[in-house]
Amino acid sequence: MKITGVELRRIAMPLVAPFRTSFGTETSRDILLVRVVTPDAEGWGECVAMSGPLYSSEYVDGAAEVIRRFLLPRLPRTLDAQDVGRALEPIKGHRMAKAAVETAVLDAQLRAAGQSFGRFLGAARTRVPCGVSVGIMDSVPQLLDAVAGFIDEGYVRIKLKIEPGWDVEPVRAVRERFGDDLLLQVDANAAYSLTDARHLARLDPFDLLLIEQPLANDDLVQHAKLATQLRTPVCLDESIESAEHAAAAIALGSCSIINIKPGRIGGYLEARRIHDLCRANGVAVWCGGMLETGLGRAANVALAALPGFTLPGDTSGSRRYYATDVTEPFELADGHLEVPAGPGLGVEPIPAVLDEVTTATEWITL
Ligand code: OSB
Ligand code: MG
Repeated sequence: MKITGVELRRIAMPLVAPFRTSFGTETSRDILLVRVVTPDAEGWGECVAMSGPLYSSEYVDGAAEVIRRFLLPRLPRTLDAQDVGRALEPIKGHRMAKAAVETAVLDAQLRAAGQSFGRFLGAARTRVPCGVSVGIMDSVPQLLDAVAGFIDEGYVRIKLKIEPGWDVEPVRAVRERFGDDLLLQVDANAAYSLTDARHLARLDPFDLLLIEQPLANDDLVQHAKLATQLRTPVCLDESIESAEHAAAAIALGSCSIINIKPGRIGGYLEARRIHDLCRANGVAVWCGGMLETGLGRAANVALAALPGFTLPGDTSGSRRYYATDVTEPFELADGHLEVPAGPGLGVEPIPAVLDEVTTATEWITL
């Protein structure tokens, strides 16, 4: 079965509320979807690159350009996701773009074979516990209201976005209001430097599960130094772009936990490699998110069901971000999401919804 063509589709998805992190505020997602077409099956890949290069160097227009200009000309025509990474290896970086292409190929391949993402990746459970990422707010009372709402919805773990000036006080307030049993963690998105170590140690008394990416993306050595100065476990997100980076971080002692985001590291096959490496080294992993629609979320939920994913992920329900998802909405039940069991991603875009949010399409014959 040969790939006959690829559609690049851009969709505009307004967020239910602004999402603020230390690197910026998002009010809407401009998302690139990749659809791989064969005579028997088609597959979808959601590119997680954001509008601007603020989380990492990738951004959505750049991803579209690298896909059409450099990745698709090298894409093997045979429907085997294992070959995609190797074929695209000469192109440096652009992992979010590569992940979207490889995921679309894998989805088409699995739909043709009648196998789910979960089964293919090695899922060990049929549902996964869900955490939620809570953005920086204008005030502590506003934050407490937001957290209370998420706890009411059943989320089993709360992650607070932090930055200098919004760290110890909001964490203290959430701990005091919701108690010691709440699973609580923070994410700095690289907003601090090693000179802030003593300040960050003021988070130690709050028994956080972890502090995610306190220092800059390329600071593995400084993260190792910081880790010796904090009781809170250090988790890396932005710093880990490959299994090699994960191995280096583990060897250096830069972190004891890794947030695995398939887009950031080039796809679900690399995600599984990092999972296996971490599991062999006693490093806990959890599944991060990038405000995905149901298409990206479906694959993330399947990944989060692997046995090494021992902490709740940022696998929230569709309505955390979108009033109307492009697929059937993912809805929490008892704080969990069901791993889709159907072929491939196990979810389909709803044609009418997809058309309504589409801002551009481009067909590339291979
Ligand atoms: O650092 O984990 C992050 C969203 C966009 C970019 C980076 C991050 C995030 C989140 C939200 O924290 C994760 C999600 O709920 O999808
Ligand atoms: Mg993060």
